[in-house]
Amino acid sequence: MFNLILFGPPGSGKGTQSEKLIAKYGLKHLSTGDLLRSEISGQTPLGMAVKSLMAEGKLVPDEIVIEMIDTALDNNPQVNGFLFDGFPRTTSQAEALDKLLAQKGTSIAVVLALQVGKEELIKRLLNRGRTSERSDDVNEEVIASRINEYEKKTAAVADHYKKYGKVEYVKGEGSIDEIFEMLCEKIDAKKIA
Ligand code: B4P
Repeated sequence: MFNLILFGPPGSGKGTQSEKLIAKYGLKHLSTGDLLRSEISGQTPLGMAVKSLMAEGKLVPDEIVIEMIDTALDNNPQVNGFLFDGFPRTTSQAEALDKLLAQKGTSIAVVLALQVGKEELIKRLLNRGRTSERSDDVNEEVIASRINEYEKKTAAVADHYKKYGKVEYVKGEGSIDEIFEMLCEKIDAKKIA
């Protein structure tokens, strides 16, 4: 199994690049953002519990997302590997993921960290807010709160995986295809190593 984490701040291109990477490498895409949004649109009790937190740009409690990932791993026993998008977002989530994967006899091969400046992040998210239905993209205050959550709680996830030499940085500014090429180079290097 080849498991990778696509890491980066909100708006860094994780969702965008994930689509291309799963098509090329045949990985199972697990996006906690997508899973949570589908709970909200299905009006499930879980969706109702997280709706206002997400609209405010706050992270959802660790237990909820860890449980979702645990279920998704169990539901996909026969895959080539997983691409984790938007997860883990805290050190506790990272530790839980490492344990869940170890129980299945596998681990994270690489963490690809997209680097994008704050101004560009805000521009992209506001831009998407004009055309998407996402309530967390519509105003600058909520976007600032998401970036703040990233800096306070999520950036440390890279330090967690740096201890094991698993983090590869990629510049996330430029054309979508150029960034995709750079990500593929990093993956191919890990696959050969
Ligand atoms: P996510 O759905 O993960 O959303 P995101 O971080 O904003 O990034 P996303 O993947 O959507 O955007 P992308 O960068 O591709 O999270 C949403 C919320 O869910 C969180 O705030 C939190 O509340 C909750 N949540 C999710 N996971 C959680 C967890 N594990 N723990 C706790 N809470 C959790 O793209 C952004 C825009 O940029 C797009 O419009 C795209 O077209 C554009 N773009 C991409 N690449 C570009 C490029 N190279 N140039 C120009 N534009 C580009």
